[in-house]
Amino acid sequence: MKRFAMTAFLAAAALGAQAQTAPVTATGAWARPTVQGQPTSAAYLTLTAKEPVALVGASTPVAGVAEVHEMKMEGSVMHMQAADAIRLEPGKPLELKPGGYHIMLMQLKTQLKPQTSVPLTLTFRNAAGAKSELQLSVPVSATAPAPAAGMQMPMQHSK
Ligand SMILES: [Cu+2]
Repeated sequence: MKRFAMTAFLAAAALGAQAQTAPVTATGAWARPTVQGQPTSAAYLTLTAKEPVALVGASTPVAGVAEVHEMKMEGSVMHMQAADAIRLEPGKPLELKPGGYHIMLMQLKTQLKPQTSVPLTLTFRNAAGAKSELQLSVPVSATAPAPAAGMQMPMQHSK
C-alpha cells in the first residue's frame, strides 16, 4: 500500500512537470538590469500565437512574484495594474514593451546583471481552459534588442 502511494505520487509529479508547450512564439525578449538590492524589474517581449490563447501568468526562479501588468493612463497619471488575461489573436503579434504590457518581476532574489539571462515561464490558457507553457531564457539588457534583419524600420539616409 505504501509502495503504491509513492508510485502514484511520482506519477503525479512527472505529469506536473510536463506541461503542454504553448502554441506561441516569443521574440525580442529582454529584462531590465537592476542594481544590488533593487526589488523589482520588468521583462518585455513580443508574443505571436498560432491558436487563440490568453496570457494568464508568469513565473521565474529569480523573483518571488512575477505578474503580467498593464499600464493605463488615468487622467494625466500613468498607473500600472495586474492584467488578468491578455488575449492573443492568432498571427497578430502582441508587443510587451515599456509603457504598455510587461512582465513585472517583484521580490527579486538576485541582482539582474547585463550579459546574463533569466529563465521565464509564461502560462497560457485556451478557450477550452487548457493551460500550456512557454519556457524562455530572457537576456538582461538595458535596451531592447535590435530588430531582426528584414524587420528593420525604414531608415532615413543623410545626403
Ligand atoms: Cu508593473
